[in-house]
Amino acid sequence: MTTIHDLPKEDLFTSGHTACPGCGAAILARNMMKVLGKNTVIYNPACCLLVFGGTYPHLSWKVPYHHVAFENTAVCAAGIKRGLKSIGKGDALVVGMAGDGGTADIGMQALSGAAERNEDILYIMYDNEAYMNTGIQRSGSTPYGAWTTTTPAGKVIKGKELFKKDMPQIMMAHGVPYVATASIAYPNDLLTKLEKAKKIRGFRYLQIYATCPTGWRAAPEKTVEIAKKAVETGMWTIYEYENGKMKINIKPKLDENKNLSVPIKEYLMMQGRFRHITDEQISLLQNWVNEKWKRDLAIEKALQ
Ligand SMILES: Cc1ncc(C[n+]2csc(CCOP(=O)(O)OP(=O)(O)O)c2C)c(N)n1
Ligand SMILES: [Mg+2]
Repeated sequence: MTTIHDLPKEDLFTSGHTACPGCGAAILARNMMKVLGKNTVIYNPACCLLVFGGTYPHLSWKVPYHHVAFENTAVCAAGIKRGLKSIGKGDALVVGMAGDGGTADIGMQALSGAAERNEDILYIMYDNEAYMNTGIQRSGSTPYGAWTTTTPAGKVIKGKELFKKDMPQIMMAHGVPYVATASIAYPNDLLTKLEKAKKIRGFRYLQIYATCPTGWRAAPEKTVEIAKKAVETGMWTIYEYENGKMKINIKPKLDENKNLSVPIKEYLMMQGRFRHITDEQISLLQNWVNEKWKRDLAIEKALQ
């Protein structure tokens, strides 16, 4: 297992970028590059990471870095990989790294196609649960009840009225070699998965929970605490799917019936994006989370 203490000192995603304090995506990019190493090519669509890490003439990436269009991440990464192979540089790791909007919504078609063709790339979705770069609009990955600028909280509408899209399950349904979820709050699990994904051939999909203090109206110094609470309450499940088998890697505290035991309210109350939420909405969301947890357990059991 790779731990945060084993990482090289040299940064391949350097300081000097312009991410907000407490940005989960910046924490991820920095640590991720220490595992992926120099023989890596990054493709990045429009997203916060592009703006804070790669706006000309400044660049935090110390590896080749490409940007084309918002909806093309997986297909651009696949094209780069095929091109490199054809000039004898097929050993390079090609990574497509996009936000949740660029993955669960607008990049979905290219992503599904690349997964179905089993393109030899690593796709990383950092999940900050909204379109943050353009001013906090809801995405398919925004959770139920969350305030965003397009799901306002007022008398009639009280935040997002639909539930979070289950992208990792959609990717599992493609039958690709590797799908995993992780979180910036559990670096050893995250780094081990990155190391594993780096070595596997074929299509690999990682979805990483990345706190966004600005968009979630939360304190920057609580970034890791919030991310931990997401796992403890079952709002975010950490698992991996490899060669047709699924395993939940970090289990939250459960009661004797294997039900979740930490109420989601503890997670919601840490963030201003849920400030308006009613008791009725909380219980609706709690039921959804309980059901999702049961489903995740059942899938793990079925795919042992
Ligand atoms: C085709 C297209 N539509 C819309 C945009 C505007 N746009 C740029 S970044 C962005 C939001 C990205 O959200 P997400 O992928 O979740 O990344 P985040 O900003 O949250 O890191 C949008 C809507 C664009 N660049 N191209
Ligand atoms: Mg986003």
